[in-house]
Amino acid sequence: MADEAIVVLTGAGISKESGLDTFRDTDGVWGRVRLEDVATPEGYRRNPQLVHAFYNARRRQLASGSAQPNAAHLALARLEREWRGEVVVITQNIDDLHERAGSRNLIHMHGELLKGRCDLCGEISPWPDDLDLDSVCPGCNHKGRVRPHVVWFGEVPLDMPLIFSALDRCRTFVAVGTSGNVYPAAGFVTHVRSRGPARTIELNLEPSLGATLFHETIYGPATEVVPEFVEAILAGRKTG
Ligand code: BJW
Repeated sequence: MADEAIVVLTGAGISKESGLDTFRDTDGVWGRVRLEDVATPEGYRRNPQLVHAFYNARRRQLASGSAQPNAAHLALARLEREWRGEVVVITQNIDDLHERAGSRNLIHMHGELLKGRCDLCGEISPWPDDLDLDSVCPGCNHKGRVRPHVVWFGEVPLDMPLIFSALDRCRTFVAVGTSGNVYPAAGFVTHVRSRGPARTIELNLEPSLGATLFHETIYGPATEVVPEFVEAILAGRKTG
C-alpha cells in the first residue's frame, strides 16, 4: 500500500477561488501589510494588538461562512476517499476549507486560524472568536497569553516528523497553488526527488519559483486543473 501513497502540498492558491487572498500575488496580503509586522514573533512582541487585529479580521471572514470549499478542495477529498492507497494533504493554509470539504488525513503545517495557543502553558484550544490581550487561556487561566495558533517566520512548522515520513513513502508528490517562496515547504519537491522513484507534479495558476524542479507542470485555476487531475489519476490515465 505504501507504494501507492500520494502526498499533496497545498498553498494559498487553492483557496483563492473561495474568496481568500493569497500572499504574494499583486492583490495579495503582503501588498497591504508588512509581513515583519504581522507574521513574525518580533512583530507580535512589538505590537500584539496589531497582530490580533490582523488575524481577528481573517478569523471573522472564515467564521462568517463567506468562504466555502471549492471544487479543488472537494476533488482532493474525493481522491482520499477513492484512491486505492494512502493520500496525505499537507497544507500551508490556516483556513479550514480542506476539512470542510472532507479531507481527513490532513496536516496543517502553518497552524489553524480557528485555534488559539497559550504561550505560557502550551494549551491549544478552539478559538472561533476574536483574540485580544484580555483573552483567558482555558488551560491555565492566565490572561493575555493566548496567541493565534499559526506559524510565523522564524518558527518551526508543525508536525515535521510526520511530514517527512509521508514524503519519504510517497510515490506521487503534487504541489497545488503555492509560489515556492517559503521553506521548508518549498524544499519538499527536492527532498522527494532525492529519495528516488516518486513522480512530482506542480498544479498552479502560473509557474512557481521551483517549477523546473517538477517532472510535470499543469497550469490553470485550481478549480479546473485539480478536479481534472484527480479524475485522471482515479481513472489511471496519464496526467501530463
Ligand atoms: C493560484 C490561484 C488559483 C493564485 N489557482 N493557483 C533564506 C533561505 C531559505 C529559507 C529561509 C531564509 N531565511 C529564512 C528562511 C526560512 C523561512 C523562509 O522560508 N523565508 C523565505 C521568505 C526566504 N521560513 C520559515 O521561517 C519557516 N520556518 C522554518 O524554516 O523553520 C526552520 C525549520 C524548518 C523545518 C524543520 C526545522 C526547522 C516558517 C514559515 C512560516 C510561514 N508563515 C506564513 C504565515 C502563516 C500564517 C498566516 O496565514 O498568516 O505562511 S507566511 C505565508 O507564506 C503563509 C503561507 O502558508 C506561506 C506560503 O505562501 P503560499 O501558500 O505559497 O502563497 P503565495 O501567495 O506565495 O502563492 C500563491 C500561489 O498560488 C501563487 O503561485 C499563485 O500563482 C497561485 N494562485 N490563484 C491556482 N486560482
